[in-house]
Amino acid sequence: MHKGLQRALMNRGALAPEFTREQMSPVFRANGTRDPGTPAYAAMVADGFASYRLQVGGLVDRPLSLSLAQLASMPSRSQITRHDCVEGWSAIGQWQGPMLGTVLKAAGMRQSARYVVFTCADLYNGEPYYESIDTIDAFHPQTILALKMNGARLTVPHGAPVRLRVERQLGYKHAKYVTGITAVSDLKSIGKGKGGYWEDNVDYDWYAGI
Ligand SMILES: Nc1nc2c(c(=O)[nH]1)N[C@H]1C(S)=C(S)[C@@H](COP(=O)(O)O)O[C@H]1N2
Ligand SMILES: [Mo]
Repeated sequence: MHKGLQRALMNRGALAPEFTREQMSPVFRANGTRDPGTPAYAAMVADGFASYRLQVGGLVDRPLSLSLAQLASMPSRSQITRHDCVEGWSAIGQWQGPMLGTVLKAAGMRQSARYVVFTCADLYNGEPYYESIDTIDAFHPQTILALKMNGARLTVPHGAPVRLRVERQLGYKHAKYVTGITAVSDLKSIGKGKGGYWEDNVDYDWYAGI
């Protein structure tokens, strides 16, 4: 086996570096969609996301529809990590929320699932933003559904009320405005078949490991 490939495969479970409070960036820019701006999303903003539900489905034994309060009551993880965007900027911020693995276990994700797809509330350049990761990243301890950033509820520009943090991957994999999580065995029938907005429309790599 190619040495680099072998190293990449072996390191999939390694943790991304974590930082101290002192190392946090004074400014963390928002990128891509800064407000989904649809009537459905505006209605959720207006009610403080009381009507928000995260739908968890696909290859699961127990489909879930979780309120923000239910997500907030799950055991959570807090981590200070560096976000790296392919457009050439990075920022260090603190993220907190339940581990994605906890949610997938609660839903009884089946063995046949190989990928987890994230549906988002926004359109980007008129196309639905979505992303996907494999089950290795889905159960990585630093893969969380962030409800908080830098100690406060997520703001609209940063993906309120729920955004993915998948710390071993580049910025575009970190889906904001997540409304649905679907366990699937194949990505071909999702979107245009390449597993994400950027993968489908701009030919970015599906695997964006760092
Ligand atoms: N739903 C959604 N998620 C998204 C995007 C987007 O436009 N829509 N942009 C991505 C990109 S390219 C980056 S770098 C990060 C930016 O996250 P931030 O706005 O919190 O900095 O979100 C990612 N997730
Ligand atoms: Mo990005």
